Amino acid sequence: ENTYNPAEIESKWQQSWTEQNLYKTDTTSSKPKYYALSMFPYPSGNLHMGHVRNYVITDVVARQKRMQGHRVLHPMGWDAFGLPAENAAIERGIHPATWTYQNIAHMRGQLQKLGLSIDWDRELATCSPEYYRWTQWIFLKFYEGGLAYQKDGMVNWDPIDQTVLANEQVDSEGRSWRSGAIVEKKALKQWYFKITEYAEQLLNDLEQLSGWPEKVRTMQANWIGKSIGANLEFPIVGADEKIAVFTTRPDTVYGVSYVVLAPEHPLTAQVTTSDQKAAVDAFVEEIKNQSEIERTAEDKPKRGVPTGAMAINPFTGTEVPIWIANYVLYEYGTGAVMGVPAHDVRDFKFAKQYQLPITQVITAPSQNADEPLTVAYTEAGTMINSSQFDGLDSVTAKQSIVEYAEQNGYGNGKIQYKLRDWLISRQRYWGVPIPIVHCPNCGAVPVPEAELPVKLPEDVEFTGKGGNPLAQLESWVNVPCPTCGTPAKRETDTMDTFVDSSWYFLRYPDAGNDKQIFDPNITNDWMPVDQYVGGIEHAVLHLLYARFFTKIIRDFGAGDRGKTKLLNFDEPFKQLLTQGMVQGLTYKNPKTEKYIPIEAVLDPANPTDPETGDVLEVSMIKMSKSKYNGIDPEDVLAKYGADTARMFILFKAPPEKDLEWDEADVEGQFRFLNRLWRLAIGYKPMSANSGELSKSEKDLRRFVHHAIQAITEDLDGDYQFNTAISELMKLSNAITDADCKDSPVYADAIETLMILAAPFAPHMTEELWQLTGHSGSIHEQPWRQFDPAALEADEITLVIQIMGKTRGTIQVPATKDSATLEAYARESAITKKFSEGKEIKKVIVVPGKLVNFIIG
Ligand code: ANZ
Ligand code: ZN
Repeated sequence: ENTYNPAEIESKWQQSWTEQNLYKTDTTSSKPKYYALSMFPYPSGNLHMGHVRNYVITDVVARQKRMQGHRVLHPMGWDAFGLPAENAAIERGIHPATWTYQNIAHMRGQLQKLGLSIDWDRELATCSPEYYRWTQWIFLKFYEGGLAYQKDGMVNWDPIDQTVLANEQVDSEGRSWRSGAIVEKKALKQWYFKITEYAEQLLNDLEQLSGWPEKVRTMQANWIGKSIGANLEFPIVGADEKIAVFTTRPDTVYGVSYVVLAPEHPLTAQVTTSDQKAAVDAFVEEIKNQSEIERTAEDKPKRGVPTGAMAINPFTGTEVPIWIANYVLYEYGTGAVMGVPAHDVRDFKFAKQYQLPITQVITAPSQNADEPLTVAYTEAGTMINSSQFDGLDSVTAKQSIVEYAEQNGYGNGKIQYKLRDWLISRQRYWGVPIPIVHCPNCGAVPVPEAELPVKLPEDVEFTGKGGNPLAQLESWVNVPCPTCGTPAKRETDTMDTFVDSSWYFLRYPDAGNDKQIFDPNITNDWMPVDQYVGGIEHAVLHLLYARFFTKIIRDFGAGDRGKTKLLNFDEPFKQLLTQGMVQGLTYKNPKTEKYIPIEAVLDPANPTDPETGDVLEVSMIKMSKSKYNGIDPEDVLAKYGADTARMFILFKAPPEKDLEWDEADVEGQFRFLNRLWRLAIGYKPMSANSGELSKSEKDLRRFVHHAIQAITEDLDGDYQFNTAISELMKLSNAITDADCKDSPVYADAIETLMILAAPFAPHMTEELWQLTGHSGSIHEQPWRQFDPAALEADEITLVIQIMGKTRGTIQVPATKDSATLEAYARESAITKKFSEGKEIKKVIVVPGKLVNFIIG
């Protein structure tokens, strides 16, 4: 007998599909395009469940779009530069390239076992010279356009990974995104990309992204952090310099009782009086190692010392003391603030602590003017103690005060962003070399385009000591200057790997091009990506950088007339789905804080630590090696097959929600697929006959078309794969229960079930399609269309109520006409029985549902 054997059929079809080139991208037809993209993986060595979920989601979308008549681009590649490869080299003596390509080969094999409809001819790896040549080319274009530059500054230093990091790569607790180390500050000259030049566009264009989760758009807007305000200048008593402060509240300028410089501000040393020098120096030293969070969070102590110097409020002519304080950051605004204790929370705390005056200049409508403030009043209100601005509302006054400042030379209106330029230098080997040569005569000289790629040298020693191995390789570092020929030195920093991933989606449409980064006609045809699927952890990082790159590449050579613009769109990703995490059952000993592997827990109903006997804490947490709660995809594939794994992952939770791994539910999907198998294997294809359909045929047909409608909507709308699979289950039940097993309607129902299930369980449906005598791949079948007429029922079940109480139901011909329904109901035995001897006084009809008789 023919039983469902996933192991056999899955590998057979994977091989056959490859041989048939079934998933090769259609580049010739005039069908509408659809670009389905997963965030490409880092080749760490093994696929984890998070990958599986990500790629299966994208695959279902790609498969269904193909069946719906699109030409689909569904590629895959590798985000292949990065530190783990270099660490492997240090620890195990394997060259980073060897380690990386071995991992890629292994993981490619694992991906293929999932039955993904990927066009592998377009595979790319960011570490290959054919790819990074164009990453370097982009860098040169940035440099040419003034968008890549070098700058001295205080940078984030990761002491574990021994490299600098971009601001986006330090989390809100001050830890590295990669190593988790607490990041330190270091003064270094580094390369930056001028993302700040695109701040306004990156913010405004978020409005175009209605297909993105609101949460991600908000996170990006907050990261860009636009503030509208003014720079105001406070002259220093007895000096020529002025202190420029950035404020979002110019309306509070009459309430300034002190000015604060960031401890790192160059004016700090200059204005400090000799009396205060010792205190100021000590404070500066102490603040150096405080994190940004520690310094600025509202609940953390605000501390400072006076410099002994005074500044003049230009609006009032009053002298106010100049302080330095931990809560003022050097990197934001002008690195100095005006202290207005009455209207700012941090300033209020600071003033209370150091007995600085608190002058209220804005009142609430309800406030009793005699009562002193007990907390800062931060809302808008009416201006007081503000000279000619008194009586104005503070929102209007804000504008008037900026104008007044501009007229009198006290300052200017200013828009300030939180976004900083992107630090892209990394002091590591396994990355794209920055194509610059430093010449003693010419300075930083770009490597000529014709000489790209600047290849990574291969004969490098990885000792883990002494910093970047590239910098130690004399034979690579020493080159003649491309401009003047003088002995010069290569730049030894490599680029942040987020640079590599900022443009890979532009390369897939024309992945093999060795003349150009891509042919603009081809890339513009496929872009933007119609559906992007990936992890929420990139909400700011990758997704912001990719948007930035898209805009810059669009603007390359904007002035060159006659040149085809490389890109003709503003945003790379039309729709974004951020899939939830895959969580596993986790055991933790609350006393020792140790995680215990599932295998070690003897009695799952009553889990205890096998070593200490302590009762364990049980929870569902994101799968990870360190928590011993992971499920290896390979194990699941070996036991149940890819189709079951796919079905489970899609069924268990909506795609954007976290998913709790549950073996029993995996079993459930396996049983469902077996049911589907048995149902389909026995049927015989029949062509439709034109005769009148019987009642049971009509009922089954209605079920089929309801399923087509529901599943199509689930896939076209918000990707409710879980409800789509429920519909498949309902349809298979209806088919099982149908009384018309030798009818063409029955055959059509089974075929429809197979087609609707094909994107979810591609192998088994393909096998069934062939076994039941069809030719061609099921994956090339058109998606089913639903017939609205088929949804109409012939009969409905009408509820009969007497005085609002349900007394029974009757079957009646389907109609929406109230009078007809009332007539059927009056005639029924139920009504007659319950209204006997009474008069019907009123009738309420809910068409399609019920008739209620009021009697008396
Ligand atoms: C005076 C004032 C009065 C302020 C008031 C607020 C309320 P956002 O929205 O984050 O841009 N500020 C400016 N530069 C700073 C720096 N380098 N470090 C710490 N704080 C700084 O906030 C801008 C406000 O944060 C500015 O407006 C300034 O305080 C402070 F009733 O100026 B305000
Ligand atoms: Zn030179």
